[in-house]
Amino acid sequence: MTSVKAMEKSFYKDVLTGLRSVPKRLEPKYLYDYRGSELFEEITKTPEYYPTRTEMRILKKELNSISDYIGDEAALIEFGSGSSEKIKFLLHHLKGIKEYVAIDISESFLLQSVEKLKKEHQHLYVHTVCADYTVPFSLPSLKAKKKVLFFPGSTIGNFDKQERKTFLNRMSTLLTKGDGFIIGVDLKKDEKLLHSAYNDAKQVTRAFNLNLLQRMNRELLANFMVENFEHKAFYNHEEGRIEMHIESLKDQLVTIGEEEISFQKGETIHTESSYKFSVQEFQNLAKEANFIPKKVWTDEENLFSVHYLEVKA
Ligand code: AVI
Repeated sequence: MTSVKAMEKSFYKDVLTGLRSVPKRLEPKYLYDYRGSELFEEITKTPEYYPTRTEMRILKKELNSISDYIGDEAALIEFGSGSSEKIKFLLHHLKGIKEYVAIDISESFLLQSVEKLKKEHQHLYVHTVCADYTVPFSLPSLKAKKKVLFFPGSTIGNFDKQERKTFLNRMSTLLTKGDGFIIGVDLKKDEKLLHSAYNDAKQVTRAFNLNLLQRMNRELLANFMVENFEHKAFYNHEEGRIEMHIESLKDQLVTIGEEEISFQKGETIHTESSYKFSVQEFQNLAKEANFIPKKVWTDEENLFSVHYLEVKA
């Protein structure tokens, strides 16, 4: 497990590097401290944020077909927290899953949510791995013969071009012939729908984004005045992605630890990209990473897709 101290140190280093870059940017993984993870769960319940509930609807509707692809004796390996309705639903309904591995960057969130799962599924072998899956890591040794990775929620969309390539390649090296990968991928669609999904009326997404400033205040002794910044999210058509930024509302100086960072009015920190794909675009990416696209399930409105990929020899 990565120690908290080591994480803080790299957080500090990455923050300084990111805020000294032009344009300023921070890696989206830093949005997910405990509070950030809580706020993300809240986002998924807003009426505007369609991905979570649409993916859930697909999983429910296609349960039998998914079950056929997973088979009878599989270990399900999930990237992200173990708290989502999706994993609870699959573990409850798919009797072929004998073992479950939860991998998450937020240790406290991971342990808490997995504790609950363990109580509800006493027959299941449960493993937890606190890891940043954007860097190499290894899986615990498993009893089950078949491995199926589960990466829901279109988190793949939060990686840039190179990162997603590296990630998919890394996933294929964790698997052996016949193993599978179930991955949720958000689809390209009407831009108004996309815009409101990242600008919800209750401003939960705003709170999620601005929590990053509060996190830096809490953990890095920074002095961001949150009221001097604003959430900004828009669809970048050319790049095919939602961009989330934190905009400075005035010229200002912020202290982070020993360092000072200056912001001009209107300058932004790019905190997250959320790429959207067509089914074909995603399947092409999968093929380049040694996967065979076996099946894709979508909803009636074509908002979201769930793919079953099989690793090649
Ligand atoms: C986790 N990830 C797929 C979310 C997304 O839609 O890109 C994170 C998020 N950011 C703002 N709202 C949701």
